[in-house]
Amino acid sequence: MTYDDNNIFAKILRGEIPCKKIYEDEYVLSFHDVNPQKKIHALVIPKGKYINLDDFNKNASEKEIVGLMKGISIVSKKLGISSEVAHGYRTLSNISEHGGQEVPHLHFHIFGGESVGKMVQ
Ligand code: DGP
Repeated sequence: MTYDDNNIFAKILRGEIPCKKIYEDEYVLSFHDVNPQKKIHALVIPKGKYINLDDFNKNASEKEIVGLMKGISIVSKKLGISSEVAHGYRTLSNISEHGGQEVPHLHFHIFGGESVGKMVQ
């Protein structure tokens, strides 16, 4: 599978589609999910063109990998839900068909602001 430059998150990264930005640095962009499933539902995406976590772990640089992992904690702190400052949250990434991935640009969901319930339904 090759990366689709016209996926919605690629368009957000290029500034062609607006987003409610939470945080941005050299490695990541974070914004609120358009269709929130919990009180707080944010997305954290790498700036590089990676389809999913397997693609990312195979092809991204160590700096990009560290940047994305740290980005999740930075965003959770900014949102006031980090375990350092509050009650925590759930992060997950859907990978390909069985994972239920809809947008083919790697993203981590962050759910919080309330108890997020059972892990898998
Ligand atoms: P997934 O199923 O893991 O690929 O989740 C994709 C998520 O992306 C889904 O929760 C809805 C969100 N989403 C889709 N299109 C847009 C958009 O244009 N803007 C924002 N902010 N989120 C979007």
